[in-house]
Amino acid sequence: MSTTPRVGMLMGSLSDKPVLEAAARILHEFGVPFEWRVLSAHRTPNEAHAYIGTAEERGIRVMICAAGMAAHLAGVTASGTILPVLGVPVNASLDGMDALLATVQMPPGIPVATFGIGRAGAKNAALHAIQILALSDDGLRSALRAHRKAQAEKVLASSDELQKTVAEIVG
Ligand code: RP5
Repeated sequence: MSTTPRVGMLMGSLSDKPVLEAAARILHEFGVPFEWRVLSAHRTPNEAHAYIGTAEERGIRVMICAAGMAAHLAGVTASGTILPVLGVPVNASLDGMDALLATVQMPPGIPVATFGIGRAGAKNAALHAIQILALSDDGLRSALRAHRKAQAEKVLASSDELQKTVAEIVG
């Protein structure tokens, strides 16, 4: 894969970085080049629009946007590009429910694929971005299959470990 960033990630504030870091690690693990910026729909609207408007021509194929509170970043991004936009609500207040609803409740015509709140959502957004890129990349498809297999093996190994702890309880 070339080094041209294929996934563009936006966070509304640097305080959102721990959430998007979870996505960044997965993209790196799969060898998917990405770029990320702090750009706010509310605090830096002009810069956000400028970035979003040039993303496709620069080679970006999927956008991941994480924001908290009245989270309009993913929706604003979706309004400025035809690239698929994956939204990750951040828990900055109200347990993240405000951001979840603001991200998911898009008016018809401007879709945002919304993921779970926080790091779990960010991980799934990254995997989903990879699934989108994998539609035209055999190597990524193989890597996704291997990732699923390794994940299943880890769960089954943890079940084996669990069996060993029975003695701790029943003696
Ligand atoms: C949102 O407001 C950001 O995405 C962040 O989640 C939240 C709080 O921002 P800070 O006050 O931490 O900069 O725009």
